Amino acid sequence: MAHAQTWRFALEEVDGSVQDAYAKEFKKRIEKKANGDVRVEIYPYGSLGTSSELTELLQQNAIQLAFASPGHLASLIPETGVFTLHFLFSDDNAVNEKVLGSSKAIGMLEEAYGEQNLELLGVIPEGWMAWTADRRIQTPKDMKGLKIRTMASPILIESYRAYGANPVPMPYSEVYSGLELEQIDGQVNPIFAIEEMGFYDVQDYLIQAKQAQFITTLVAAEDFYANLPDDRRQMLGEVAESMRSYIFDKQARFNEERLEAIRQDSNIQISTLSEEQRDAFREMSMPVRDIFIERAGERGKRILDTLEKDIQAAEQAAVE
Ligand code: 6CS
Repeated sequence: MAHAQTWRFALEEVDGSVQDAYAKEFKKRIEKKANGDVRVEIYPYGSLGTSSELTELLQQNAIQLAFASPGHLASLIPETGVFTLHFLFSDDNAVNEKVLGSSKAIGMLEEAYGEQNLELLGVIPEGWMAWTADRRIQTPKDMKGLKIRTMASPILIESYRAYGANPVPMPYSEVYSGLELEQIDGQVNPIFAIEEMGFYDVQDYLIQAKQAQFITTLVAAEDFYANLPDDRRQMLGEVAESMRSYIFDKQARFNEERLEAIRQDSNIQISTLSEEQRDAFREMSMPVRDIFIERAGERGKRILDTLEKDIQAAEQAAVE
């Protein structure tokens, strides 16, 4: 009898996270459909390496599946930096989800991933990025000189330089101690992550500016994907597609519940920027689009233009 195939699936997040919820449900669906012929083994963050190391393992086909967030991946594939640009996506996350599931920009990104031996299987929003800091932030001035930890993508770093902050890239696993030891003054992540990583415990302010979603991508090793029998490749595609609504609902719930948990559990000051306050940041973020185009080239520009158009059209459709 042929041995069951094992698919190793690595996460950039810990147990109890959005990526973990995704992986557990994905495993269930795949194993059921494959009738025992496939086993999905999940490796939560910390068991294999940093996000960038997971991408390297994928390129070597040492693991078959992983999440690769543009906040890290744009160092390798600049085009994915489009997902880290501020004030690009809609304020309505349902609109974003729709665009990420259907835009032609995704096909252009698949090409860029393919050139790095990676197969892009899905682009998934995990919730609004919120700032935590040792000070209240209401205007770009309040960010001046703020040592804010960001993921490693150069385009993301430029986004915070544009506000006058002093962005410091470091691996996810070092953020808590970095804050505790005051090597950094703040950081930026979705609410569920701020809760489960305990960042709220070592920060005084949590600020919601809705400047960007945390977006991740689900990626397969190209060699693995290309060598799958047709029916399994199709099954993988179908399951990835079927996961979209599951994880969209899940992330919304996680982010809501955990904001409440943070409120209950700490004295952190939670605030939301007004539209006028957001406008000041929006304006300062615009030149970063040119930096993105410079780095991501012609294809990057086409991706950005396509997304802008699709977001606008989906927003229009949502109000009609
Ligand atoms: O900030 C980070 O590096 C990480 N944050 C989340 C929510 N997921 C993965 C990413 O590596």
